[in-house]
Amino acid sequence: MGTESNSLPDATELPPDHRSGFVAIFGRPNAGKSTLLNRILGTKIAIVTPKPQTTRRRLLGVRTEPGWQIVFVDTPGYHRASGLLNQRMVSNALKALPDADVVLWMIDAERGLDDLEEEIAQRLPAGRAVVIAVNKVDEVRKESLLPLLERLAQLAPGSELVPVSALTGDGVPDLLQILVAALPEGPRFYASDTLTDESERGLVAEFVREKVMLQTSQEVPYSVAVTVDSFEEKPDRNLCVIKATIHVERDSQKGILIGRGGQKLKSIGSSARRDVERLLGTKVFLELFVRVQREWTKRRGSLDEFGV
Ligand SMILES: Nc1nc2c(ncn2[C@@H]2O[C@H](COP(=O)(O)OP(=O)(O)O)[C@@H](O)[C@H]2O)c(=O)[nH]1
Ligand SMILES: [Mg+2]
Repeated sequence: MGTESNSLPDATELPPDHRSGFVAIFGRPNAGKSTLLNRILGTKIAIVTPKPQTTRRRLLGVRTEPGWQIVFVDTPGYHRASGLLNQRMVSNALKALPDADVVLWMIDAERGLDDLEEEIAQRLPAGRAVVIAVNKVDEVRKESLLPLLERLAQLAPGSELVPVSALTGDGVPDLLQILVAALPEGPRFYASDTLTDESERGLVAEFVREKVMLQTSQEVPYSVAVTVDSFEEKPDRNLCVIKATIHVERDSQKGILIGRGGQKLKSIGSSARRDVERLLGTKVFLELFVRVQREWTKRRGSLDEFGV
């Protein structure tokens, strides 16, 4: 979104000490990585739900200021994965680390630390700048923050610690300053109006999946993939007509998603449509279909097809 990702950065003159680079946002599921990305970009590109394992693949988000450009890479949560889908997600997250100039490790301060954080600390690439954002400080008392910060300083010596709230924006300007200071000098990677490398179609598919995750429970949120089948802009009518399919694993899940009298699908559709209208800045006609693709989470070919 924004300018095509392959377009050249603008030719405007940059200050000689212009800084730029890649920041991988890494950490356990539900730490608030995607919320932080949206907060920093000032617009929603990454989907967020209270359920773990919402983000499935890497997503770039670009913030450009006169003196710097940061290319953020939002990643799926690091966890001990069982099952092919979850293993893919963790592997997608780990792939962001080698190319990152800075690893931004997000901690859920409300939840605290356990041995998963110890494992994550082991995974941090040696010699790389690490900034630890201790998130959700809006939910914790100051007294409980101090021992957490001390423990993190032991786990990742030499890293910078920044308490933030991705939800309220507290501490985020400080965090940005610290990230910029950790980046090398260099030109922009993307045009100044680039927001993400994800296509509009890709974002729409994710927005629909977010609403499915929010409006279903148990195993259903984890059995869903969404594809956009057609995307027709009608500029003369300031309208975009979109058809998308929600893929599930079993007939019973299809029934749940459609709901009595089609009510569930209608509710998912209207909630997704509002987000898509905000994203595209046009009116949107969104038609949703539900299709069973048996055991898709267990097949490599289906995971490839759905871009996981
Ligand atoms: N209270 C509070 N909740 C947050 C904060 N950041 C994220 N959350 C919530 O934590 C949940 C997971 O957020 P998400 O961004 O999807 O986490 P991710 O899995 O790390 O990408 C959502 O319900 C968010 O609203 C924060 O700073 N404070
Ligand atoms: Mg996420």
